[in-house]
Amino acid sequence: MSWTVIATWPFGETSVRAAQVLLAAGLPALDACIAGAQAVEDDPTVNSVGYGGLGDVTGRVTLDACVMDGKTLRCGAVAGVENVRHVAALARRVMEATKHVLLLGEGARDFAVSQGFPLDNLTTAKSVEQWEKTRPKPGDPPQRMPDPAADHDTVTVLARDSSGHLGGACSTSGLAHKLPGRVGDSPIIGQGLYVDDDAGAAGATGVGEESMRICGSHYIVEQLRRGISALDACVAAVARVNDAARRRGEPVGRIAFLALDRFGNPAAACTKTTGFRYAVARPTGVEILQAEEF
Ligand code: SD4
Repeated sequence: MSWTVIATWPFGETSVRAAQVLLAAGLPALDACIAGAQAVEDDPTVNSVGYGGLGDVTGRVTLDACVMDGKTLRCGAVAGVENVRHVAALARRVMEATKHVLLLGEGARDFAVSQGFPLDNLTTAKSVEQWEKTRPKPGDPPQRMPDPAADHDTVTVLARDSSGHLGGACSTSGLAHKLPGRVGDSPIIGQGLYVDDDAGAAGATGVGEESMRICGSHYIVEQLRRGISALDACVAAVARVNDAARRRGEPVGRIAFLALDRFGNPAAACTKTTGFRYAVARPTGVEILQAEEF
């Protein structure tokens, strides 16, 4: 059986290249997805994930992550964690070493310490400079719509391994200049990520609130369960996001969904002007694909 791994944005290439080494060695999809997320968490040039992530409105860097195993539906998540770089691995530890699914803030950091995770300063000189440059100016609307290309790109990694099992991981510093305490879609199972071997896997990136209003990733996986194609399922989720924006009378935010059906076929779709691209690795090679906008 052959494997596939996909990851959000062009920096997803770093993820799929790290993940494919594990998949080619026959390791489980979840291990590969976490390795893929970690490769981006370690990259200081990515200002929206892990080390080098941009801070909230006060400048504090708080990270969100979750993981899910499609075979067992076991999942784990952390939200609003400071000073821990490898939050996807920490989310896995929540899944494996506790009875809980989601740990928050200080509790998540204390748990990380108890599990031997090192505490780190997550800012770099460049990330502080970028935070300063892009911070809202007096007179800006309080929750201006961020530009995904500039300041909010989650890494979401979905894989099918050579045993046919699915896994997923998602890691982000969330929206730059967010309000302190704000939690987006990325650490919430069913919003930023959902994975079920019996149906497929889905994830999101972009303005998390858009996915949260429609339970985006869970919605897509339930479409896959009904036999709808990965592309049609992603397009249906974007249509729901557009409809929700119309119903509240606001312009739609930039959001992209990506999916992998249970056979390993990838697809993605996004709202207008998101400009979403994603990386795919298979035994035949690595590609960067452009999602269609709806
Ligand atoms: C959030 N979805 O916190 C995340 C941020 C991000 O691409 O993706 N972006 O809303």
